[in-house]
Amino acid sequence: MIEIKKKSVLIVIDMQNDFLPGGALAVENGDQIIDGINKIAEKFFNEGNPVVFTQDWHPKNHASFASSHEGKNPGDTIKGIYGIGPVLWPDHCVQNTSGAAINERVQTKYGIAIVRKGYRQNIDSYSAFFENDHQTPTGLSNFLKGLGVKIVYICGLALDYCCYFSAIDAKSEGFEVIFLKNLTKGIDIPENNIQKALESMKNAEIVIIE
Ligand code: VGL
Ligand code: ZN
Repeated sequence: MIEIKKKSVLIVIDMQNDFLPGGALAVENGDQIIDGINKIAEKFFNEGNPVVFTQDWHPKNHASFASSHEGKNPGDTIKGIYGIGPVLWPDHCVQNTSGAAINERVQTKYGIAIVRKGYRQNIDSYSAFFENDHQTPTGLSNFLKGLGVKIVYICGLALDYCCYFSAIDAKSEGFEVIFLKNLTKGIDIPENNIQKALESMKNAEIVIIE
């Protein structure tokens, strides 16, 4: 198990039923990271470092759903809608549904907070820090700064969407960022998206732990 420095937070991204096998937007092998996430969350907790969970939390007919756009299917792209896309998704993580629930095997008891995102009809939020207009804050950055956090560890789903954008935004907010690659799984749409995400993170001087 890795050493965890003081003033660190663990952010566990979107470990919800809809992103796990059998879910509406299932990430392949997403369930394989649950045990590892529980172990590291326990370690953070035991050492007095905070753990934060995020939850993708969309209203019905959210603008990120293909079903909200005539003639579009999940996986199709759409351009020119501010804060949406370019990829459109199947209906997923609809508020108060079982698909939106964090999987019961995931030990949220270690968490100090659950940050919800994507709850406004016409804008998506991949990042735990900013909505997809890249300027509306979720409040997480100042929350973490208020706790004295300097280092952000990222794990969860999906590597190339919510984990990636959260890592980039954490870095731009002045945190040191450590990306726990073995505790994430990716969607990889469009093709090679995972590889691209990993390269952009390296270029942004995010530490990727294998
Ligand atoms: C996510 C696509 C749509 C994620 C959320 O959690 O990575 N991806 N909504
Ligand atoms: Zn979503």
